[in-house]
Amino acid sequence: MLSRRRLLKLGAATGAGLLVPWRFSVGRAYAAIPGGSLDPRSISKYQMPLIIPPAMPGKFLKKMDQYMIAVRQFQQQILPGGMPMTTVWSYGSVGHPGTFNYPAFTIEARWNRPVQVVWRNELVDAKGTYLPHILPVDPTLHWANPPGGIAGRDMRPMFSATPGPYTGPVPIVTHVHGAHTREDSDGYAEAWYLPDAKNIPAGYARTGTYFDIFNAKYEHGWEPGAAAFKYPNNQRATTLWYHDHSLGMTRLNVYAGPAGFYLIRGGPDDLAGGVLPGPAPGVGDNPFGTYYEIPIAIQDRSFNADGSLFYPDTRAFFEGLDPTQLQIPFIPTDACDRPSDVSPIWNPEFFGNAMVVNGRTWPYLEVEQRRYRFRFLNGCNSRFLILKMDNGLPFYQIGAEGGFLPEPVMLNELLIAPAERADVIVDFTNVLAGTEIILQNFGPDEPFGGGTPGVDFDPSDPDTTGQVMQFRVVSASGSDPSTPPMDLVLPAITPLGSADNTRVVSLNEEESKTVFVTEQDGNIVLDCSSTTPFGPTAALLGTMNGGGTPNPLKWMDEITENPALGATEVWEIHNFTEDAHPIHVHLVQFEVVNRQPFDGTAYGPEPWETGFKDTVIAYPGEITRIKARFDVGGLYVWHCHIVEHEDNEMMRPYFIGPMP
Ligand SMILES: [Cu+2]
Repeated sequence: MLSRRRLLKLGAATGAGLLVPWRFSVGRAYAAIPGGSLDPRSISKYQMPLIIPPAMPGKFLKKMDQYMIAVRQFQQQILPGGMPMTTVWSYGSVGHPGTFNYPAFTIEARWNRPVQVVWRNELVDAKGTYLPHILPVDPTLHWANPPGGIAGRDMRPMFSATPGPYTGPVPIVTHVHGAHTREDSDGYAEAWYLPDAKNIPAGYARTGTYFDIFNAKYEHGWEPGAAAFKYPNNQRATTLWYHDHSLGMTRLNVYAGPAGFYLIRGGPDDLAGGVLPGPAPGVGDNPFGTYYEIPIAIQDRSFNADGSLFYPDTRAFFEGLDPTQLQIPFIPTDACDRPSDVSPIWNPEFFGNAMVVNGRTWPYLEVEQRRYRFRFLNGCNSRFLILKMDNGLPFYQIGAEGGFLPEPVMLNELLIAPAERADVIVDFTNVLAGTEIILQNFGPDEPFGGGTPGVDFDPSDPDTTGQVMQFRVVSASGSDPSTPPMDLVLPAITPLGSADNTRVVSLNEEESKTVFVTEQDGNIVLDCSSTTPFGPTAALLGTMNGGGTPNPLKWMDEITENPALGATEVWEIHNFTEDAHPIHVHLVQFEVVNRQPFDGTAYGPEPWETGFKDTVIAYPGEITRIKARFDVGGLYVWHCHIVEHEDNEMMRPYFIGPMP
């Protein structure tokens, strides 16, 4: 396999000789992270205050909360003032134009109190004609594929020549990540729908396969361009988030902006003793007000000089080549008398070169000399974060994806994979007023495989992606009633108990079966006589054969994971790839049982993984064991949350209960 990251790894391995911890290496030159036409070093840092998304307005009825939420396109000042605005998409409350913001306003839910959301796809212009995607959609993946019509939707289409990006109307379906809800409200990847635009081309499918199936099965009467989903919130108080989940284009729909926090409070699994820093902003509150509980969504993005978002429009970007250097005829080729199975636009991973926090590049937050509760979300497409305060201030982690940990954990750094959340308290009480603290990132600017920054991998560029945001400490405006974090009494965890079944699954990478290449003067060229396959072409989930070999499977292969309704299962995730993958199982919050190297002994979960989680890092060459109870029947998915992987086959349906 020849790919840029493999070449880089080879170079590092042969060139390094001695492994020197990063902090002692002097004058280390960081290569610029490739991106758009805007140099990230030209973006002034810490110019703009952090936006703190207020709560989403809704109708708060006696027994439920109702929301009408649309996805729209608009412009936002993501780069510092004086630089151009950026066209983005995000959610907002229909009828409250001021609530459309990237990231979206926070849905504040109460335990056991249902929330109903009508999710509207309003990616149309003022005349009601559809808006094309603002990013390059690769139409050769197994994707929603509206142009395929009813017969060809949710399929991998065939092409007779290499196609350009898809520019038609955009499918949307929203998933509340971590929500315990029925199948028809889960945002199944084939339950997408186009906007109700007046110019949808004839023959296009307007809805995905499962939009129609769920609409009929549950007699929803969903109208074109919208779907009503219901969330019972009968799960532990926690930090969820919502984002798009359309088949084969989630990476682009999320990168374009639509994402927001969804918090559940109250119930038996909320704080058991003590006072947490608060409040968080409510409906109608000022996004720059004084709050002591703050959600912080960290994302990497690249920009063009005109302020637009940059996302690669050719596979050559990933290889570090000019498109003219990647001499691989894509679909199809007769150069070697074989069709190509390499998607021309899709990139296996993407790393932005600027850090965006709550919708602004490198913002600052003024904090008082007191305690704060930060709910961190890694909202990046591919990037693993390793966060540290540059003055050594610790994080007290109190929660993860599935609510509170059994006890607070003091940490000097936070490792957060894409889609994971860390609910932490930071105590600025004894930091001198006037201090400026940088929240740093030591995760790599390339795929993560575990290990220590500077030892096992190069940390991110300290001038750009190595910095996230700034805290400016000022004196406290009043006394702090919150409990010192290590004195908090967190709710007890009720373990899931013994498992009814153990299931073995696998993570795999796929190389081309038809395109073979060699490297010539820095170019990757087609070579019919070569035995080096071009790759990776996709990442795959799968099962295991007897004898411990993987059996990779694709999205369309028959369902192999079919837990009984109410069953508790251990899933043993065998990672045969070279990279760590954040694995997300829909519907459930699971326990992390342990991890075990293929040829080693099992070791326990990390201290911050001792509660419940919905996303877990599966390291290369290891078995990661999780345990979950599957208590709602129906069709769900499990997938990698590197969204580039998820979009290209690293997602599988699973079914709970008797299959229809
Ligand atoms: Cu992955």
